[in-house]
Amino acid sequence: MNHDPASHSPAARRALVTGASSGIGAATAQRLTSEGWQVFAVARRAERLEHLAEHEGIIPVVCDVTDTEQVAQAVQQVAEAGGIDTLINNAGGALGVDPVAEGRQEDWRWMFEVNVMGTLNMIQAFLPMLREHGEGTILNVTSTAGIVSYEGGGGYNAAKFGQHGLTGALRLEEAEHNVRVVEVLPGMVKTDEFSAKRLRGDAAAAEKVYAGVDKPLLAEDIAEIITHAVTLPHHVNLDQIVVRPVAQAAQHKVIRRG
Ligand code: 8X3
Repeated sequence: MNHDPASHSPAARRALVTGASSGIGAATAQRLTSEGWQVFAVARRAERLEHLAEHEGIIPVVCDVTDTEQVAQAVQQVAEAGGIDTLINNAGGALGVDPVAEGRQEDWRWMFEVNVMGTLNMIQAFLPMLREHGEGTILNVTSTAGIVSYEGGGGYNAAKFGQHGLTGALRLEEAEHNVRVVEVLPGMVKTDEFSAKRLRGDAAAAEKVYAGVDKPLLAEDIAEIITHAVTLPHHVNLDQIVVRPVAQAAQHKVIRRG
């Protein structure tokens, strides 16, 4: 059986990456373009996308994924610029480390909005384009927090379990439209923003998250995995990719030295 390789050549591939202004999203946008992809880089703040726009092959799209009107405008912009075959939902985040008993309702709402509703908005908006393409791909960046709960993780766990749940349903539903659905579930990844945001700008506390950890994962590690998953021949569906640094053998077991 010979699968047509032409449709998988990077030159023919076009992706949209959300949360692209920093961290995993920015690294993924750069990695894909370095391999010849055309990338639409989506983020809320235009100024945060400027440095990416300098890269050949990256088209900035200013859009808040939690705002359905802005998402509809993004679809139009992307369609006019040639459309996509791959949607990478990376926008998300954590806010707070409070136990469930004391979790702030506004934090939980924000986490649901950005992780679950933002992903839903993008999927609903871009699915017609992906189905029409004939070999569409959706890749959702969830988290190991979406499959294992931990103390202080309640709100983030709830949101990521939600995003993980919708990803599984989507894979079952879209197979008949030949849209593959990939889930990448990173553990501890040291980025500029994830822990700083979660810990409300407390840089010292954010640094402590990674203290003594020999080589936490970096955004580039996840970008490499994402690029591999979406570049594989389209009939190959990596359903779930759970990835942690060696030093984080489990959510509760982190090896720290020094
Ligand atoms: C981030 C992974 O371990 O901080 O999505 O929950 S963790």
